[in-house]
Amino acid sequence: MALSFFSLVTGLYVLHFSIALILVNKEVPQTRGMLYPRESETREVRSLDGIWNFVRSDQANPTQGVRDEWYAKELSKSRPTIPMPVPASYNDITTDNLRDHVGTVWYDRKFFVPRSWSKDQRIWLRFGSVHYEAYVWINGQKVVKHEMGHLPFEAEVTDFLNYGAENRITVMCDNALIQTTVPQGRITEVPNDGGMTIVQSYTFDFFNYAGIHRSVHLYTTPRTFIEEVEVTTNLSKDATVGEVFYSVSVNGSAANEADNVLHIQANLYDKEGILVANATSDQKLGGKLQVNPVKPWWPYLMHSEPGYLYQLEIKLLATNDELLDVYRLKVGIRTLSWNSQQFLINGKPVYFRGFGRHEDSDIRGKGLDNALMVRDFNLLKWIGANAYRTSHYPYSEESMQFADEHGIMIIDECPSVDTENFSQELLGKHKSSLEQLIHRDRNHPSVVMWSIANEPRTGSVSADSYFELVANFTRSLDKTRPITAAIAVPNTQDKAGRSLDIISFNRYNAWYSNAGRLDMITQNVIDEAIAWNKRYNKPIIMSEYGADTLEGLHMQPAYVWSEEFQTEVFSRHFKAFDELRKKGWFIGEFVWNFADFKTAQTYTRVGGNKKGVFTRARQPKAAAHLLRKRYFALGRDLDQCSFPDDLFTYIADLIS
Ligand code: GCB
Repeated sequence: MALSFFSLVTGLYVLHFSIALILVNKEVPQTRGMLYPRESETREVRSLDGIWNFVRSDQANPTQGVRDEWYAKELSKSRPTIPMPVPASYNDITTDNLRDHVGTVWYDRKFFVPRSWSKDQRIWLRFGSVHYEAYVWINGQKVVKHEMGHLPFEAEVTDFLNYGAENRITVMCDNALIQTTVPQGRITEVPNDGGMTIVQSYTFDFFNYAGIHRSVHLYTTPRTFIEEVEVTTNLSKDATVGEVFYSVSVNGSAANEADNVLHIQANLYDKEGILVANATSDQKLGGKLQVNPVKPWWPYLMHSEPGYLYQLEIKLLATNDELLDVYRLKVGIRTLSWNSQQFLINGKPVYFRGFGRHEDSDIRGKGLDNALMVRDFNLLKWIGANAYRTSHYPYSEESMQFADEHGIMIIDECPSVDTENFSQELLGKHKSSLEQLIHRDRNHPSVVMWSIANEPRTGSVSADSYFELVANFTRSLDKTRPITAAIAVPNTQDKAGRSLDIISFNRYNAWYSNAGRLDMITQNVIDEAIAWNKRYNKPIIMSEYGADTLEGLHMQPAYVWSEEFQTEVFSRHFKAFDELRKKGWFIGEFVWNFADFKTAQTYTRVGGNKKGVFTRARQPKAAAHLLRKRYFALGRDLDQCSFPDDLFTYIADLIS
């Protein structure tokens, strides 16, 4: 009896094993709208963050709530609820084992909508991210469904709300990962002490945190409103004149009236709020602004004024110049270019010195946390990093804006990690994850590269056409940024590199191979980077290297897991990187990882992955001080930055 019951459950999470050798390029639905919610004279924004009510479904009966229509009334009428913070992962909040729950959970809360909102405007409900799949009801009516963690989605709820009255929002979230989700996982049914249970497994090395991870907003727009703004920029050869190209799409009935010719008034303001350029759009609602003299957007430590942002004000006007809508966004003016040797920003070669990271912290899991975000950026700047990769999924929009402001370059990664079993269905979802990511992040000056996967199994035959299709699709959406993927298969087996612009490779010398052998790092790194470059004739990045390190464990001579060992591992890599830098095509080094983070339970992980340069509480390990000296030394050598006063501790007069 129990067995057939559980078979039904696993059947719901159908397992796909199709090895598709012939993959067809199918259209992916285009994301619309979803400009970051901002207030203006025509828009209001209201946060629905706070404490929501929460129910976990019975693991063996994940669809019960839908069948029994839990969304039709308050959740507490169907099941006892517990308080749950939003935004946050739900996993580490309770004292029982909610952590390892597989399947659906439910949230609801009430909120008030003012009477004033009923007048001649539209109301939108927007989620920054829910992992992994979300179903949303307003006052018992279904308004939106979205699949894919770490990416925003929204729905117009104008006709679902009670104005001048209380409303209820209900969310069902499903964390199950199968072979056709991004990322992939497996659901199996296995015997346990009580009979049978379902188990979620995955190969990727971070905890599958779930829930309402980022903020929930209600916002208003006028009936006819600015739905999309796309911005690209250019610089004159001598970098004195900047150009901002904008294109706007409008949604609403006024856009369809034949005698109403809508137009855009675009105004560009500098940091001091001074108008530096303005223009009226053409009939396609696009145009160009010229800034002379311009202050280009530069990465941190590459210029004395990094992260310079202008404010672009987009005003939507009717034929009679009536103001219909206003939206403002920050714009950084910069160029990117690349060839077989280099990656350049504003015509200057870039050497990346950065990190692979995670959105991860104690208690909150992957929940948006402004305190953590600001602390992390302070540490990035303290250590002299100029870049990070959003390993292994899109990070919060708030952090993307922060990176723009602080001049931190981002390799923006979609949620495809350890990609395998390349099926047609997976291809569609993978492309959709990139479409959503690029749609969300295309206007950020900090985003300098797209990463289309981390450690995909690119040795398999079907990886060849699969990644060609994924890379071409990405290029069709954005030609202004290069494409990479962090590859771990040996270069002789790889079939994806030919489709990329820049090759990134992950390798753990002296850790997963030749554990403890510090004398087997430098030459291996040099040889492997050369081999990648020889094979593809493209710029090369080492996108991951490192060693698990238990804070406070000291052993001399260095021994695995000790702080001495991590320091030595880094130093041996630095030697290799300096050799490689001389070759001209080696363009960056990224430590794995910025901070310790939680993983699934396994005997290789003591409380999680400990390869952080910082602890999970964001305090430096010994290697952080070494890395800081290197990153600033590189900054001074390559970009003429100055050293912070406290970089070197006074030792003696004899040493300078
Ligand atoms: C990798 C993965 C990363 C892991 C890391 C490790 O290659 O890309 O997700 O956390 O190795 O520490 O094993």
